[in-house]
Amino acid sequence: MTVRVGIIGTGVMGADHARTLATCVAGARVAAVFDVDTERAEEVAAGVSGAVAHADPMDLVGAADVDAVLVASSDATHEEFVLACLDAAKPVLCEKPLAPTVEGCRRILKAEQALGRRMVTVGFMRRYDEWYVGMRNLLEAGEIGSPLLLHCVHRNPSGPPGLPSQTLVTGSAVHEIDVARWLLGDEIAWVSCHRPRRSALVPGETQDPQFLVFETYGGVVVDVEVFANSGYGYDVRCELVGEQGTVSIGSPTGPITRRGGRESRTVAADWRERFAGAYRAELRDWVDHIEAGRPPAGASSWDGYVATAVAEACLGATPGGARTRVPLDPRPDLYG
Ligand code: ISE
Repeated sequence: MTVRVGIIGTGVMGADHARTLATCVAGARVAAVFDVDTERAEEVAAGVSGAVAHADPMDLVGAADVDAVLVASSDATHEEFVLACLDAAKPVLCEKPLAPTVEGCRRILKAEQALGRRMVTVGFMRRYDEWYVGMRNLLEAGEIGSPLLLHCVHRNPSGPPGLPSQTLVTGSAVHEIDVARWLLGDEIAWVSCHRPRRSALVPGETQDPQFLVFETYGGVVVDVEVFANSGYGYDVRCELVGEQGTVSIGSPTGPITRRGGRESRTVAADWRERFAGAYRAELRDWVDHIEAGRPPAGASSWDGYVATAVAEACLGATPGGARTRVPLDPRPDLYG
């Protein structure tokens, strides 16, 4: 069986997913695309054999030749499209965040539960990155003892002018939130947020960088730096400190150049380069599960809801103030 995928949103990420599905994922075919920018949708469709550009996203969701949908449109539109896919009972892979508000995530959870089976996967691709998987395996094997601290750095080379300050949390730090829960197998109970001096080089009013601290129920403390305008490259790193050792993930090492008394190496330009392998593995897994008629294996809509709940608690916390409790609904049986 070939899984015929419809892609909603053909910006940077949607176009990248279209290429990956068309060239690296056996058993999948990009059948349809939609974008608010019709030219951009047509360009992507023209680059993928057999794909057509739809003028209406709801037609794409309902199309008889679309078996599953990948949502990579702007964050605020995710909820509407995921709900439409659930209504049509089609599996959906939604880029993170599942929805930028807790209320939006709750509506998705409710619709999925009404269907009675898991249909939604959230694109937390780091769960498929071989280094993050290796770190989790080492921890689970007891190699570094019980975890105590997790230090995370998330830097982008530059953000768009006018980037809302909250997007650094709901769009970027949300990855660290998911990684912390998934790695540690523990829930984040408390958050606090800190606002360092705003970089004078950042255009507009964006609060950049930001620094967040989480505490899990098990007592692990997680610190997160998000810096959207680091100015030098895409740099995602973390170090897990255990009772008997540490595991670190650095930026992948490219070739090292030594010249004129200096040593240098390149830093990834963006997340597509750094996490290319993870995106491939994520899409293959998603398609394999659909083909086999099994529930999806990646992050669930419950994981998406929790990530947004933690992000929302960070946004509600007083900068530099006391820690804030993360309120979580009881977990429904479907996500047991
Ligand atoms: C960006 O918005 C993303 O979607 C990527 O997944 C993330 O790695 C990146 O840092 C974000 O800024």
